[in-house]
Amino acid sequence: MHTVPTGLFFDEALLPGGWARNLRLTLHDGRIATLETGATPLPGDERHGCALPGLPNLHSHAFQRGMAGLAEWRGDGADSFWTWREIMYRFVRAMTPHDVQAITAMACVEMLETGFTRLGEFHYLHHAPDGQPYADPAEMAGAIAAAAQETGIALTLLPVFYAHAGFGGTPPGDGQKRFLHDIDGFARLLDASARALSALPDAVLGLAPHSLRAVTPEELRALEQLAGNRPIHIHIAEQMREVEDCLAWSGARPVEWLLANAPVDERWCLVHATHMTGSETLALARSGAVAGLCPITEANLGDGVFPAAPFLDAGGRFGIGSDSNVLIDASEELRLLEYGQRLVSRARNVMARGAGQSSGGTLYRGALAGGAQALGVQAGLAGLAVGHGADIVSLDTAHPAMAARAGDARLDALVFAGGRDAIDCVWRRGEKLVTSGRHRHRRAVQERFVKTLERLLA
Ligand code: NGQ
Ligand code: ZN
Repeated sequence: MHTVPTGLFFDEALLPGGWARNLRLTLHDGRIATLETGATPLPGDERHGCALPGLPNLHSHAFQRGMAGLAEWRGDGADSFWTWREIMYRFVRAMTPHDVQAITAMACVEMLETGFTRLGEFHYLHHAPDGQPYADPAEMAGAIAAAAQETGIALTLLPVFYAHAGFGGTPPGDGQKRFLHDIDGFARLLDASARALSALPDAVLGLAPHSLRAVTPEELRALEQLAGNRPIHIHIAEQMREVEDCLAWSGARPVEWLLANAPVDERWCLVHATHMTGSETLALARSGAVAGLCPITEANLGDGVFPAAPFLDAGGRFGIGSDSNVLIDASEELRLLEYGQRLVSRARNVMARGAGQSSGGTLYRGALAGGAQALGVQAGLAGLAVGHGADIVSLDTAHPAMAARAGDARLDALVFAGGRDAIDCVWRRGEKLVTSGRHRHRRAVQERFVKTLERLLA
């Protein structure tokens, strides 16, 4: 008879209270049922080297994975975030719910393979190509939920409210017609989205005003009411033109305006928040909201560099997101976050908060806590502990970058020296989805993705 392994055994593990040796876990219903440190492996246990809690990916537009690398050709004038956005709008023009599922599933496979175990999907491609709503308003949300279900990643779905092209309620453009709602229509989308998530065991529903460009102050107030205790995400202060337009419209900068006009607290995630004055940075840190940093995309789009040092000094919370998914790699997001700071400040170990702290350790723990908060994972349920989801990443301790390392030196090795190659297995709710760095459904998901793109880009 085939005996199911009764336990998972790790030589080392990162627990909420610090590093532990000889960790033995048993699982029940996707959760950690028992946890023993200093344990002895039992016959039948599955044995691995080093366990980390999986990271949350707090900001993604998964469909954009399909255009990764297609906007790297120089155009007629000066290329910018805004010219990239035109290319992106063209790319989504014909995309069907099937296409969205195929591309999202590919992105989810890649996320899991690099150590992301929960996806925060900032979802705004709602309607049919002609701009008409589908019969089921959550048709596209359902495609995203289906991709999460088939790949096994945890999902926090953030349906996006989008109504205007710019500050002051200017009418939306043709390229935005698949994104639009009024508040009543959006409330129906939220209800339908909750139904679309009902088959996923630990899904969370939040909501997202797209940006201060896309909502009026009245709409923002209505959305905050609709949110209740759910996560609220918003793009903010990513580009200087956005800051200038906000100043021209209101006399205030975007983060300044939001903090003065909305009850920003722990429910909120301000995505990018790149361009802030010193006082905005302090006020955001004190609000308890999470700064959603997307270093690879912010570099790709020429956004700028987040003022991390003063933000962290003031107790600010951050998480990381793969945003445009031009490259999907959790450890590379952390690396580029630190390297951006080093490049502008001409210093080393900028994110680490004090003497004797590891940069990799600071980045990993910070992104874990901030990401969990932003994605509505019940307070305290992030990390490896009894009762928590068994969402685990194991490192390949035989990787050269891991040689003779232990504790936080392993996180430095992962972030700075080994990267995704140093990831071995990934479990979600105790199910092993990734082995030797490959998702169990990669081949099928990739074949469907390639066919989808061959058609979309023909
Ligand atoms: C988005 N992406 O919604 O996909 C945006 C571009 C916009 C980023 N901001 C569109 N990185 O902000 O208007
Ligand atoms: Zn975004």
